[in-house]
Amino acid sequence: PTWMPPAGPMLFPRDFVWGAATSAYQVEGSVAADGRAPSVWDTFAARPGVIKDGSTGDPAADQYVRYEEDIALMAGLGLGAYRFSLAWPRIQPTGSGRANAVALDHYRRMIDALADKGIRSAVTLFHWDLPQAVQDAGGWAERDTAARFADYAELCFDAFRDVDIDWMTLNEPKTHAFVGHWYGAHAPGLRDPDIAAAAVHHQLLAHGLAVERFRAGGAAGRIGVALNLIPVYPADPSYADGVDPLDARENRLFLDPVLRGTYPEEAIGTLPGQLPADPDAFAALQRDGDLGTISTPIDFLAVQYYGVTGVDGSGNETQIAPTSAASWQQIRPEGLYDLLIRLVRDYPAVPLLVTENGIPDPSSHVTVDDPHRIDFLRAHFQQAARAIGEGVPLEGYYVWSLLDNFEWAEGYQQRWGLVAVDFETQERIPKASADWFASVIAANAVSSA
Ligand code: GBH
Repeated sequence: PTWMPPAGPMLFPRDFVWGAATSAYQVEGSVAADGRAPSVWDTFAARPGVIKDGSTGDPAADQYVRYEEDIALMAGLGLGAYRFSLAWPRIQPTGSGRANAVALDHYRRMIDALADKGIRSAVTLFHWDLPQAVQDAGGWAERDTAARFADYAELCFDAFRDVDIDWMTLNEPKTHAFVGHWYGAHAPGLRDPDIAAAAVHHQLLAHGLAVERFRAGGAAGRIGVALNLIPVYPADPSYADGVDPLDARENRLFLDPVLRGTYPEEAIGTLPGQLPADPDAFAALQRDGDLGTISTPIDFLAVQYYGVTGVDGSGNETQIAPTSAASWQQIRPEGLYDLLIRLVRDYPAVPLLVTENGIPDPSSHVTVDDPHRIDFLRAHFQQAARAIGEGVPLEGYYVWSLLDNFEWAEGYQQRWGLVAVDFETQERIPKASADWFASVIAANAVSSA
């Protein structure tokens, strides 16, 4: 039987954090300002035919320049936190060596301006914008990239060591490894399952090394990693055998090493379409101690939930729920509840944050009329409240996204913002969902309708 929300409002815990999220390449623009060097996304987006509307992340939503206006918007919504990412190619343009002080000053001004409005910073260190110089040296195919990342992370921890930040080492290492290195639809645009496998291990190693540096450095704040997780259901009860292998690849390949210090056997080359294809090659990437480093305890797990997937009788992915304008997004709010309950059941206790959840507008036109987004968020907030009511240690919830922005291979044609952006004028126009979200935050509660 489907779950029904109670008639009255569902209250969230008193100190629950309501936020909105973005990432550097998707909102900043100013790609050549203040010493920034190209990232893999600048290079990739410049290739003909890879971005739907032929666009790039320049100027995106121009947030590098307009951050004060955006922070005023956030304050108007009553946000308790803003999740954004630092651009590695600003802070270390060549991917190594000393920090670019101008870039750190910029982020310091932003973090201080947020704090002035009582908005906490939740900072992702890597949201896919690898410095092109690091890619030229081999990128995530190379173990050394993990060491480069740890050095970059340490520069950031030191620069903001006084600030109580929720740090996230990586954003969705799965998406970056699979879509960027296996399917070729994201930067760096490779189609090589073995490199994708290396990108899995080396990103996870980078995460672990950064957590070690964070602990050793003694900065304020907390640290975790942002994983996009996707509950898998059989399209028919007789297909139940297909769930575990797909779940191993989509979820456990990242959850298990971080939270248990092991890789799931099922994900390593035993089935068609499993990654990596060659178990020996995957084993060869690993050195003694890697899994210990990767499983260095984190302070919170950042969960990014967009929907569910199904598995058919051949073990392949199939559609089991209605999609949004993003064809990959199969909408099932109860999947969030199932996921949160599962994390508590299967993994050591760790506080949880939902650091991304949202839906695009049905069309590419600027609109402020977005009842579909209100319905989507309401249903998901209810499932979050339901899980909290059953003891899940969920501490916060960030909507993707604050603003319409550069939606990767979709360019500017897919609008995910609570606030619309007119990309001709850079005017910000709050959608109906922004006002609705502000009322949820003010009440710290979600109502049935
Ligand atoms: C998040 O990824 C990202 O963190 C964020 O930057 C992004 O803007 C947001 O979602 C909205 O998309 O058709 O094979 O290329 C969400 C998970 C996984 C969704 C990869 C898109 C591409 C599938 N993403 N997927 S494919």
